[in-house]
Amino acid sequence: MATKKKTELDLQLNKDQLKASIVRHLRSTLGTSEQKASPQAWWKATAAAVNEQVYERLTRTQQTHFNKDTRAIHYFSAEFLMGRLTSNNLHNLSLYSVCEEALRELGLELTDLCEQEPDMALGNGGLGRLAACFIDSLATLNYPAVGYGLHYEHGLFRQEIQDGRQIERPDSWREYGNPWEICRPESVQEIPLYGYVETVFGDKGGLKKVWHAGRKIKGVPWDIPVVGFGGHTVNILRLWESRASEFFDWDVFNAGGYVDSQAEKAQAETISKVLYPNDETDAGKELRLIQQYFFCACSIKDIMRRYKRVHGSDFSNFAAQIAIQLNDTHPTVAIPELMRVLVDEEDLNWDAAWTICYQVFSYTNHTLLPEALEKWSVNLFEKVLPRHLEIIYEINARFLGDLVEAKWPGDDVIKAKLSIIEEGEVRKVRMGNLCVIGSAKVNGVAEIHSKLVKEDLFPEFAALWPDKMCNVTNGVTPRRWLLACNPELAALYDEVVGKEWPLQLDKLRGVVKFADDKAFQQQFMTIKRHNKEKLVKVIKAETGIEVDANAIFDIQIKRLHEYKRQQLNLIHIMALYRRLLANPDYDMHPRVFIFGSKAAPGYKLAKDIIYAINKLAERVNNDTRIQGKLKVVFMPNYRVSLAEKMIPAADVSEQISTAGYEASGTGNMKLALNGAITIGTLDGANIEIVEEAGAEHCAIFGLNVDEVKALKARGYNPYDFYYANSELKAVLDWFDTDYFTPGKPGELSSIKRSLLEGGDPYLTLADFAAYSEAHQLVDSWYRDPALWAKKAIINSATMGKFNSDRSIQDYVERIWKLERCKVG
Ligand code: H2P
Repeated sequence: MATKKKTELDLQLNKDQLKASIVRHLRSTLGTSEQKASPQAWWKATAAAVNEQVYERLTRTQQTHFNKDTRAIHYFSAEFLMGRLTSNNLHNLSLYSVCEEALRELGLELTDLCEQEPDMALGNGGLGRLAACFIDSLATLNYPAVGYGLHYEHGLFRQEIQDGRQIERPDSWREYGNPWEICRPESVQEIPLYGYVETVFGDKGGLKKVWHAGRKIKGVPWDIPVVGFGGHTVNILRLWESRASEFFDWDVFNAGGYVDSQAEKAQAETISKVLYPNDETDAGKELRLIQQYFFCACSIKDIMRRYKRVHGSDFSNFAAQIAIQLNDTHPTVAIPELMRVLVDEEDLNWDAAWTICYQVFSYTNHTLLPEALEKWSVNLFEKVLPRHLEIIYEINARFLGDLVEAKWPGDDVIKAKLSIIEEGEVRKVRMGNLCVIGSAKVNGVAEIHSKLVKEDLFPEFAALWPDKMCNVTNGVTPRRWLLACNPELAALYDEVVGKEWPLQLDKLRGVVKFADDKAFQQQFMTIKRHNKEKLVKVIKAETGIEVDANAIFDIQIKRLHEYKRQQLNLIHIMALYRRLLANPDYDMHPRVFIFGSKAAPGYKLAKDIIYAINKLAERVNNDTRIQGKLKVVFMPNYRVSLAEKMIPAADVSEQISTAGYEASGTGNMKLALNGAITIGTLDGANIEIVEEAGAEHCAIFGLNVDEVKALKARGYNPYDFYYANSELKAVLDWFDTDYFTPGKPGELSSIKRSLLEGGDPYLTLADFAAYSEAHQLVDSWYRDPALWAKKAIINSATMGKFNSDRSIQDYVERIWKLERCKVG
């Protein structure tokens, strides 16, 4: 009998089929029985059952893309902060409730099983989570796409708090295997490093460069299927793991060198060992550059292999087929690598190769902070990638000699500024400049940020190429950040506006008309209350701290950085505490300030701020004089799965960066979407959130971008604010005492120092008074339940713009020019 092609309907499992499949996998894949199985085993059996669906759709997607020879986007990113995949995959396959029922019949709770899954924390913060939202949206919208990154053995460190201090522990997310990844030995690549470049006579006459590598590293690909919502397209995220090419030295081993014989293996595996190795040492810097080159070179080879399978060595279609997005400057080395492959290996002439390169790459800038625009010393580059340095010199010479000279004849100042090479005691390669020069388009991630990229960061480049710079405002996937993490609110929205909102988030606007409706307000706030009660339990379990769901839950969750100003939040809580100590009847609604944040291991002041928050928490939470009006919670090990529990429970969203410094923010979008009211500055995407929700529904405070610039230009002196505001002075002086660190005065002084002697580079003191007033406003709003409910509802209902599907559609139209490809 001829085998019938499976139809869409055949793929959709019912409860009994899924149940049978889970039990079958428990026995045949996990090798255990219903009686003996641990929760881990049940989770893995469930994942295996779901994977039957995922793989079938993955194969169909790949076949369809191959048959249609589609143009595809290749998203290069050093970070993909995927979080957990079980609930996400089930939702995207429309199997969540089916699976819930199937497991219930087996005596199990799906939510409990989901807790078995370690987070895939292969990222640091917003940048990595954005990449994860984007690949979700690309699959959902049926665009052919591949994510490329590194298969870190340890993701971002696991944060423990000991006596208030951050301790970093390795995060071994795949120690016991990850059911969502597939190893692809058939697509292994080999990558050269070090060595020297020789000039030889080419076959076609003329000179040719040959790079003789000093070492070779093997790149092993692991594929994570990325299931689009609706389950039609399943794209892949391909992550490269490093291994030694010939790692085991038999001769050394036999001669008794048991450790030495494995040295090469250990060295090679270091490359994909950890995310962002400490780069304070030269060895650390070298490792980071190698990591970047390793994943870019593997990915370019992979793209080449796939392209040549169809087109052979005819590169005339390459730019039409291949788009590569560089997520920040980390993957910039992909540009000279593609040039090297085209010129040295495929024998294209320079101009032909550059024309291709220039069309293929685009670059997203995520920050204006100079520390994040990478620079590598020329010496390091020459040592690790000698041929690439030559290529960079050539790109630079042509750029400066042709384009810059034509626009600004004889202007050496501009040439020095735009050059890829920074002159000085230590000559450096500026990856930001290389990115702009080698990319067709450069985008910022929110309107204000893109404007600043154009006007402040790269003004000359913008003058040279007026059409190159554009904006794509960030977004978040409403599937993970509402449907999955806030099921009660999602169900309410289904009832009110129908079930299309997870794809068309604008539909939530239909909720606005209920913002004044008493019954709807009640439903909305009851859901918030349930979410808060759930978080109360999590807080108790994680920290032992008891908090009351009647209090306002005020949440700041993001990487710890001075520009994000957790210290502003901290000093304001201290001020509130002082007010309560001075007057126990001080009129305020009880408030719980909740933080979640990791500090970079080498960032001393950031770690001191975490310590101060924890020490303040200890003191405040145990002080009976203030009658429970104030609580402070620092949630350890902030990560995606924790965010999914915190965000639905937030009343207030802290988005308080110094204006001009937060490129966009995405937590601001997630929190507002789940009904939190923003207390924030006019920075990043806050500005667009306010435009959507209405200024009257957000608590905006402080200096705007122009005022920050003007104050800095005038000469900012934090002492002016310190002496002018007695409360602020008293709070800062508190840091020098042992009030929060009994017997150890001065332990928190570094924070005060940074805000006074250090010059307070992020204008914390300048914004303190306005911030404090904004909090009073929020407090007054909260005491009017109808007013609060209305504001919360409007915030949630007006966030449609911040769907990552919209961001992807903007990328497609402004940059990638892709076509959707329906998978049958
Ligand atoms: C960064 C920016 C954010 C931005 C995000 C994604 C680098 O993330 O600072 O403003 O929203 O990229 O574009 P983060 O600080 O969260 O690590």
